[in-house]
Amino acid sequence: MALKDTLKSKVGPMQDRVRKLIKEHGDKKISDVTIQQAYGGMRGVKCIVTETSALDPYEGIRFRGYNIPELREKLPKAPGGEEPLPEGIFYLLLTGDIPTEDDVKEVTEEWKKRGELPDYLVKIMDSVPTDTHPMTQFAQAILALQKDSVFAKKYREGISKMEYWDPMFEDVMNLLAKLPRIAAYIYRRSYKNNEHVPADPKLDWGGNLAHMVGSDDDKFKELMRLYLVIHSDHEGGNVSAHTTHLVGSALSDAYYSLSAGMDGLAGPLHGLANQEVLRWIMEVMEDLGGVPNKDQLKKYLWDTLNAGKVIPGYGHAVLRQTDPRYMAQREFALKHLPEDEIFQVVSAIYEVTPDILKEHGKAKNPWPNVDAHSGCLLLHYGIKEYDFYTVFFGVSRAIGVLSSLVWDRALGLPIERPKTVTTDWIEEQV
Ligand code: CMX
Repeated sequence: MALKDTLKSKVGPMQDRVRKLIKEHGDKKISDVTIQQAYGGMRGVKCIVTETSALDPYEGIRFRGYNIPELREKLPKAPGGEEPLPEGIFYLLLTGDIPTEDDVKEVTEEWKKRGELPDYLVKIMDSVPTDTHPMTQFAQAILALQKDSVFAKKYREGISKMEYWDPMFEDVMNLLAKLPRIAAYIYRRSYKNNEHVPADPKLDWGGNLAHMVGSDDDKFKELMRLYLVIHSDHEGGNVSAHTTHLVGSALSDAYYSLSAGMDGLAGPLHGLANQEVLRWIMEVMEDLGGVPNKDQLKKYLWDTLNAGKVIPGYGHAVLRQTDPRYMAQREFALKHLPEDEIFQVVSAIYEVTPDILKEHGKAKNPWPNVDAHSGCLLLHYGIKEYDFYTVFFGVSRAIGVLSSLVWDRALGLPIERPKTVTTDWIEEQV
């Protein structure tokens, strides 16, 4: 595979670069830790290296140095399409290079070859109660595939540490290839009478996900491609990325690591916020008998805050501006569904919420994050089941965290084991 050859050519020089840095500057301090940070979720402590993307509080995410508008311009598109193909962001995150059309085609074809779900997996998925949360089903399905891990097999056979990245790459390719089919299978089984839509061999990875959940609207396919690109990576400290990396550091394979990462994404303060946003909007509309005006919305926001709840889709642990992933989705909505009622509500919420959160005075970032927008787009194209939204996020996030996992093994990163302390110890220090 050309992709694997390209990756291989980058591994050696990168290993040398890191070895030299550690040898020559290993003692240089890049972070201090305060007591506040030790109790406060380690905000801002620089202590993990992630190559695939970097997050600036004001500018937002850059994937291997490229921001979202640049990706939308530079990454290859589907025939007749305007949005970047997720296969392209995978290529970029893994190698650092913007792929050509042929590079992307190779990934698409490779994922088609590896995408079939084994019978044993289908049986396991069929045995789960259909009212199990889709994220639970998703994480279970990923874990169930672990028995086919190439990395676990090679490790048992005694492969050299220098070679770890190779079987990890194979696991990552095999797993990514299957995720859209797993996701669509869960969706159709849970919500569409277990009637499934086979993959279309002519379609790309993202287009096929839209097709297999049951839509052949070209605009929905375009949305899916954009969605799968922009949710793919958000540097390494967020819960899904950090968990995948942490579990992988024990040399657990890609299946164990991603399954754990997806358990973290399923939390309401992380990826589940996208379903919570839509649920909250629907509650607002039901309680107020339709599209709310701004005064009604303000009152509802205050009621939510005064009840001790968070405004879902607002705030961020790192960002201090409107999330560019929110803006990319807003642009898509302005172009393709400007009259959509729920989009109008999402826009009205955007107009009033930041000022209210500022006045409320707690959230450090009063601006919307990615999850404030995604649900209204999915709903517009007929995905009414909010509980499923985080699975789309999961399919996308897998691209970034699994690319990082390949690099973790390529760089020979050790088992993660930070030091913990007790409150007694901290009191002794002060
Ligand atoms: N609504 C109300 N209160 C909020 C808030 C919001 N949207 N965002 C933060 N706050 C509160 C926090 O709960 C915290 O309150 P306490 O002091 O009582 O504990 C206070 O403001 C300070 O929090 P912060 O430092 O600004 O935010 P954190 O880094 O601790 O948490 C996040 C970040 C995203 C978990 C938080 O903003 C939040 O809960 N937002 C709503 C849920 C959400 O949209 N999550 C999705 C994030 C994107 C993703 O991962 O997918």
